[in-house]
Amino acid sequence: MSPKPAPAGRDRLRIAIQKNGRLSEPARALLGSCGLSWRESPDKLFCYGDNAPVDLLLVRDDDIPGLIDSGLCDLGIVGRNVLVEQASERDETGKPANFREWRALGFGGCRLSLAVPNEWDWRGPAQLQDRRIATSYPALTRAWLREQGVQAEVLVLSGSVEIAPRLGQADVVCDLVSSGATLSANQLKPVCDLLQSEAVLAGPVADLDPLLAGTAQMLLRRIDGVMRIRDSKLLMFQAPRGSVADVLRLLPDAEPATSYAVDGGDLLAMQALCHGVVTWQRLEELKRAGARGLMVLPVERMLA
Ligand code: PRT
Ligand code: ZN
Repeated sequence: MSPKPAPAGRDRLRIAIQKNGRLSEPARALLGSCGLSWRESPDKLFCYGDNAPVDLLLVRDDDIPGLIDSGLCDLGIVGRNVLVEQASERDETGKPANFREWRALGFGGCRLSLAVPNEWDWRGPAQLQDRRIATSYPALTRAWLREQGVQAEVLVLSGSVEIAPRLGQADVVCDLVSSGATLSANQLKPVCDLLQSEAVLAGPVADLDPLLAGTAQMLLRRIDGVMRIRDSKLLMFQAPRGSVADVLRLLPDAEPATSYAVDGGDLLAMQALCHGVVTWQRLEELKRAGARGLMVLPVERMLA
């Protein structure tokens, strides 16, 4: 696809993140782990990258897809729920969205669920025919209703959606759920998930302008490195050749182990990047399978 023109020859990558809210701290922490740092403007709306040409714009999450769409920002960190809702909105009006998900980021997990009053005996979407659904995600909800072949009234609320059935405003709700505590407190139960969501790195559909593409590639490589070693440990050990297969069977969550012979003999020195928790119990099992000199090390950075 042809590159998107850099507005007015801008050569610093601009990333929109949430100013205040659930995703603002983890988004900054992720970019910080990529080695980036900033100076904040006095109004705290703009952060100037002081060790790389990467600036941050601090905004409301709902504005992020539009900022990418217009080219005012190049990338953004936003919930998939917001991105897909705004893409569905554009779909309804026949206007293509010029933004898409580039990477899932593994935090801010939640789901967009349909929830009905506890006393309902849920038998399926057909039960929603001619009912009223309160939601902050009308385009996604309408798209799902169309798929189900059900006609229902979609009532748009910007907050306190879960209370709508108790107030008699709606029959059911379609809202974000993480622990489920808010639904329970409002005597509602989730019956169907419309979308699994988490924070994502969003960017344009088209390629970035060459002035910015190199910096974006550098950032993506670092994000991939950070994601790959998140909750990972490097496991180092030695094992006789004959035990290696048994030992590796106990490491299903490890990336292919590298190994080399010690003194050209039967003993192999091995290392494997493990993505699961390496407990004492696992170490003991590995030892019983033939591994020796087991060492678990934290991984600080990784560049593939
Ligand atoms: O001010 P701004 O517009 O930027 O922020 P906001 O108020 O629109 O968003 P914010 O900060 O509340 O959420 C930002 C993003 O966090 C969302 O778009 C989701 O991608 C993600 N996220 C993850 C959640 C939740 N979990 C979540 N539980 N967003 C909202 N909730 C709310 C939900 O709407 C419901 O009211 O929490 C309540 C349910 O939580 P549980 O734990 O009781 O199920
Ligand atoms: Zn918002």
